[in-house]
Amino acid sequence: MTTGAIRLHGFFNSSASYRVRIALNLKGLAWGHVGVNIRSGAQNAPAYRALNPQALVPTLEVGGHRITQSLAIIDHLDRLQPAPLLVPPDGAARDRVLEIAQLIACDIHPLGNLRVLKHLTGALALSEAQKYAWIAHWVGLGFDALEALLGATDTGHWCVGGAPTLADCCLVPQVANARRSGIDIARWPRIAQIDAQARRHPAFEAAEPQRQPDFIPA
Ligand SMILES: N[C@@H](CCC(=O)N[C@@H](CS)C(=O)NCC(=O)O)C(=O)O
Repeated sequence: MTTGAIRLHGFFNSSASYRVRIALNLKGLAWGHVGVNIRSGAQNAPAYRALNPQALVPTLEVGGHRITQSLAIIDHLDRLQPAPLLVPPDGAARDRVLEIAQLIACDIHPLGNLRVLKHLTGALALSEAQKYAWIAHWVGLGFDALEALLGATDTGHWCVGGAPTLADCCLVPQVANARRSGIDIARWPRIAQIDAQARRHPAFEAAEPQRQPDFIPA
């Protein structure tokens, strides 16, 4: 396991970066923020591509080690600092946590990513209204399924069990994204309740986009 200074290359409004900020804060790890302004295209600069060939944020540096992909980063953090463990070691809880995290990170989030949306309104010439209809469609399908899954696992406070896990690290940023796109979260009462509860936790609060040093007011 690599140790050393932790630097998170991210963007205040990036939900994948937001997941990692929550995880770092839950573990009480000290970390430094390196802003990559994905709105102005800084992710495509050769120096950043050398760190992350996908030209996406986040990228984590720990000592001399570099990791991309928020779920891989959080898995690394679980081994670097096991308390609190964000993916349970075994059993049904582990299955549920990974199921929820991947539902969000693999099936909802990529369809609303900046480069996908830019392709819709650029090369495919969709209007802004069509873009927002696209986002609402995919978030709606994903959140309908998530709401049903949560019915089997939630305690009213967290996605799975009595403490925050990787699932909550993924849920809160995805809800923030949905709100930014004008989607009414009240349609999904369990998601709304877990999100509201989680955002009161100091680790989640400190990870909020508007509290990051690279925050740009709308
Ligand atoms: N699966 C990746 C997704 C990373 C990702 O899509 N990041 C977005 C911000 S949330 C990004 O960098 N977008 C830049 C772009 O679309 O050009 C992860 O979980 O880290």
